Amino acid sequence: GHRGCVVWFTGLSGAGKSTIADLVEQRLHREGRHTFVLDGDNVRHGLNKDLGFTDADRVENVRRVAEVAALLVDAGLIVLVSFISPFRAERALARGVVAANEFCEVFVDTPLAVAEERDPKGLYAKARRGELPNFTGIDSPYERPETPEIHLDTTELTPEEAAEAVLAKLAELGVT
Ligand code: GGZ
Repeated sequence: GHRGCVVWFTGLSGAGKSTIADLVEQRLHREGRHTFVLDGDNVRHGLNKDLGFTDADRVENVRRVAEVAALLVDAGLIVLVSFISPFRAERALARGVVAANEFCEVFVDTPLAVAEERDPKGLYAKARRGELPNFTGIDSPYERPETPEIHLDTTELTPEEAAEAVLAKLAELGVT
């Protein structure tokens, strides 16, 4: 196939969402597909710079991201969305914004202990010290997806293998 879709990566901070999304993007580019990555780096500093990390702000963050993703899918892009998106209800809402065959939820399943051990930006340490309130996994919940299209156990897979699994699913769904 050759159609647009949303590939929605969800998981803890430090789970590996962006690493895997970047690898998927590189591979899709080699196949000549047009993609767009939506993540905290290009959305939270601009479109969503009025939003923080309260439950309500996270829900609004994800709502806007889903709407932008839907516009980009209409333009024919494969949109790689990489946000913690911790709440089941908001992910269901995001799914509802595009057609059923245009949404692929990818659970980047990394245990809290592993993500916290990596802590590349020192954010978990800050959160443990009480300096970063509402941190996902520490004092704000992460609701695990129950029926994602793809469940990646990152303790068993390299980032390359994880990206491969996503690409295989996109082929199966008729996107590529
Ligand atoms: C979680 C936070 C927080 C709090 C700042 N909780 O590892 P990072 O740094 O680069 O990714 C995290 C990012 C999470 O933003 P999202 O937009 O993906 O979250 S959500 O989908 O829940 O709206 C982390 C950083 O922002 N960060 N404060 N309190 N992550």
